[in-house]
Amino acid sequence: ARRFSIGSLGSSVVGCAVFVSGITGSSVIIAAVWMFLTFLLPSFPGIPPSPPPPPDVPAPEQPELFLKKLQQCCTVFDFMDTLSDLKMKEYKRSTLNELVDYVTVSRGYLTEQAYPEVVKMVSHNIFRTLPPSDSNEFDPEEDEPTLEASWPHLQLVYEFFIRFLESQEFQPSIAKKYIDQKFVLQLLELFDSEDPRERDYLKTVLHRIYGKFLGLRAFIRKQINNIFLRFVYETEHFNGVAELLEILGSIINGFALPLKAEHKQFLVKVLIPLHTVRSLSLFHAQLAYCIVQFLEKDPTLTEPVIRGLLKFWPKTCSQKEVMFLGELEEILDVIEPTQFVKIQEPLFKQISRCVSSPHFQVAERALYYWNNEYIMSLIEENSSVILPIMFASLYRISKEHWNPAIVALVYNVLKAFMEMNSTLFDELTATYKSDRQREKKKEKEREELWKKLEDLELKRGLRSDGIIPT
Ligand SMILES: *[C@@H]1O[C@H](CO)[C@@H](O)[C@H](O)[C@H]1NC(C)=O
Ligand SMILES: CC(=O)N[C@H]1CO[C@H](CO)[C@@H](O)[C@@H]1O
Repeated sequence: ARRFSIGSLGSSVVGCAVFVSGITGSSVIIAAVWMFLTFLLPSFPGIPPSPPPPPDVPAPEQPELFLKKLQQCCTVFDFMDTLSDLKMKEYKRSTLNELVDYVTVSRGYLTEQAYPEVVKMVSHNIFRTLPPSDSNEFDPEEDEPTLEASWPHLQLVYEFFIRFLESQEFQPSIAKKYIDQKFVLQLLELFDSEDPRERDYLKTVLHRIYGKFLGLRAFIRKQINNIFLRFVYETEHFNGVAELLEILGSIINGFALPLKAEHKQFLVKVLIPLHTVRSLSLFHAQLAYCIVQFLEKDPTLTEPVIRGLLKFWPKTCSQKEVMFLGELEEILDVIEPTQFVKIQEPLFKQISRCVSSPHFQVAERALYYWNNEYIMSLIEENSSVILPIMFASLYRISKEHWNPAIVALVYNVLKAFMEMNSTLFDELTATYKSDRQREKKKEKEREELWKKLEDLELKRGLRSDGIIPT
């Protein structure tokens, strides 16, 4: 089973940190490049050229320079036109790199005036109408995503913003004036970006904001809630579901006990219905992780969750059925015996249907449960309930299934059952056989009855073409 954690959220940032520090190098080189660019390259349209700084700018002036560079980077370039403004694009790229360095290494830049400028620069660059998809009906499972053309700048802006949020000097009490509900709403809309690189950065950004701004937490949860409901019941289209679930996974981890009604409702009314979506495979691992997080927090939620899964159990899609079985096994891995007893009957009726599935991958996935020691121990404790539910399917499969691999697995399961309680096993075998015999007898009687009827009709002069003579 895949596991997600806050740690995994940070991995992309580490990767990019290597990339950025590779570009920058020592401060002497930066100063040289800076001078070269300011002297030789034209400045952005509408912005007066900034004065060339001496190689060693005295400390008091640096915050001012920082603000100027932030303002310069508010200019957004058209990357769809690959030939326009080449020099200025390059200039902005290197300026963004410097900004990343400023917030990473230097101290004393985050003056109070810097906060609105940072948020303004980030907003100007990242908030935009997402480009239309290249493919008419974008199918994330089949089509290549449309990659963001302005990524060379966008990536650095995200990189800068994350470093800003993570900076030791960063003060949420000042920033909350600018990073507010409106900002978060726009940020959440960007999760629909088709570019997985952007969604990866957004995940880290939102996670940091959730961590630092206590006043925004309830709002963020509510908005994610809304996005999911719209996704399930209206559009079935939103590219960032997996990323949002990943953030939620770590949020659920931090919920205080007892869980609030709001959280339980989110589980039952939003996360469970997410299983019905056609594109489940794109975010199922993250979804299952969230569900298991909830159950580890509060085991009493096990029954409603399993009943929910049984209610939405896929009827026609075997690929989805295999996913459900995988998730159910993850849940059973953490289930408490007291909870198990409550749902064992409906649960094993479903498992029995899966084992009998003509689709061998479904049958095989269900039969793998018997390799799980913990599940085996649960079955054993309540074998008098579970064996009778499972027995008929297993016995029939052992005689009739077309796939020899499945038959072999079923033999193992039957053997395990026999070892659990041989008295019960013999009883069930006897019952099964007498049931079958009774069925066979009935079948025979039915056949005989038909035969008698035919004879009777022939005697009454039924013509061979079936028409009754008048
Ligand atoms: C085995 O099954 C029989 C019949 O259901 C039951 O009476 C008996 O207690 C079971 N034995 C064990 C060891 O569970
Ligand atoms: C019917 C039955 O056997 N119920 C048992 C199931 O297992 C629990 C312990 O996990 C027992 O307490 C029940 O008696």
